[in-house]
This record gives sequence, C-alpha cells and structure tokens, in this order.
Amino acid sequence: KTVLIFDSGVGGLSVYQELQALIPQVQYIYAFDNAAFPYGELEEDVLLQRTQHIVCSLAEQHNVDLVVIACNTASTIVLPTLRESLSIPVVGVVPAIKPAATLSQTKVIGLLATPATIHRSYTHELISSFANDCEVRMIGSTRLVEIAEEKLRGLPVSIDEIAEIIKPWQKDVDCIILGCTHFPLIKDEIRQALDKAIVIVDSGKAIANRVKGLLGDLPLSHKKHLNLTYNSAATNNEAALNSSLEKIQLNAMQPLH
Ligand code: DGN
Repeated sequence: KTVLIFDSGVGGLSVYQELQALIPQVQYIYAFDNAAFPYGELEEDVLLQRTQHIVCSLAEQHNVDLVVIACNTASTIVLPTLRESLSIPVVGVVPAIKPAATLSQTKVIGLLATPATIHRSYTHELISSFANDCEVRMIGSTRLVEIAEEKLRGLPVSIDEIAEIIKPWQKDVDCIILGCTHFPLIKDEIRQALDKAIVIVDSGKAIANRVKGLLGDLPLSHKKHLNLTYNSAATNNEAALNSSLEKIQLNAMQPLH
C-alpha cells in the first residue's frame, strides 16, 4: 500500500514519524509545496487550488491508496473538495481540541497554530463542540513555523524568542495544543520556553491510528521506504529537506521529480 503525506513544508514529517512508527509496512510518499510556503499566509482559494492540483496529480501518478493532509492550515479548508475529487480515503489533521479540553485541570487551554488556522471557522466549530467548558487562548504564529524549519535545517533555536511568542500563557494555561504539524518538531523547546509543568498535545498519534484503521490488514513486512517529492519553484528546499530527513533519521529516500 502507498500513503501520500502532504504539507507545505517539513511539518508533515512529525506526522510521518508517527505513521512510520505505527505502520512501518507501507510505502510513504512525502510531498511538500515549499514554493508556496508558508500556507498560513495564503488566500483560501489559492490554497485550495494548489492543494487540489498537487495532491490529485500525485495520487493518480503514484497509485496512492490513502492521502494524509499533514497540515492543519490546509485541512481546515480543503478536505471536502479533496474527498469529492478522490475515490481514496483522505485523512486530515486538525487541532486536538477535544483531548486538550479533557486533560486540562484549569480549563484554560492554549492553541498554538498558524494565523490562518486560528481564524478558521472550522477551528471555532471544534472549540464550541468540544471545549465549551474551557477558555481557549489562541496564538497564531508564522515565526514559530519558520523556527521549526530552521531547526531541521540545523540552525540554532532561540528559546527566548519562543518564550516571547508564548508569553501570554505563563499564567493559568495548563495544556497546550500544537495545532500546526511543524510544532511537534520544536516541542522540547516550547516546553523549555514555558518553564512550568504543562501538558502538550498534538494530533499525530490519533492520525496514525486512524490511518491504520482505514488501511485494514497489512502484510507484516517492513519496507522502511520513503519517497520524496516537492514543488520547488523558488527555494533551496532540496538541501533543506535532505538535512531535515537526516535529523529525524530516516533510512531510505529518493526524490521524485
Ligand atoms: N504545517 C502546517 C500546519 O499544520 O498548519 C502549516 C505550515 C505553514 O505553511 N504555515
């Protein structure tokens, strides 16, 4: 079986890590649209068009069995259209509001996402459905997404800079939702920056379980095989991605063009 994982940048690799750990026996294709990164700054119709074009062509080209939109910013917009266009399952990643609301003792939770995700009606619907007994304090930050990309490129991460971004959460918040797939890549740094006991949740494990359920019974062989493909009009992303992949210790990779 082949699973296509899609994000604007390297954030979806945090989802890939969970998928690979739980379901090692399928082939993964990791595709990212670095030419239009960051997605948190795109107009909704542009985001929709790009995602649909890239995902549908790759799904057809590589005979994909399941697609994971490993990007909250895209998932909160594109899922209905993609599901209409494709005959295979499309799994999205959205902020883990429900588990956070259950885990919080203070009932004050922090949602960290892109500026686009915190403004989406999808996100607000999740909050009113699953966290109406909580106060949800939201921070939308593109800079944090860049910091995650920089970390994977081997650049230093400033804890002080992260601390400044999440400063409003020093009081009351006892549970943080990482509502962007880039953020699990800097989870330790976020924890350090907050410097207090805190529960941090993301959607990675739940997504991996969902994908496993949808794929059904699989042979036991371990393929450990990852193909990469990227849409790279403007950036030096090949080098960036290769070094990112080294950092998370992937074994096999072979870019597709
Ligand atoms: N990784 C994406 C997400 O989960 O929202 C966003 C990254 C971006 O392009 N800003």
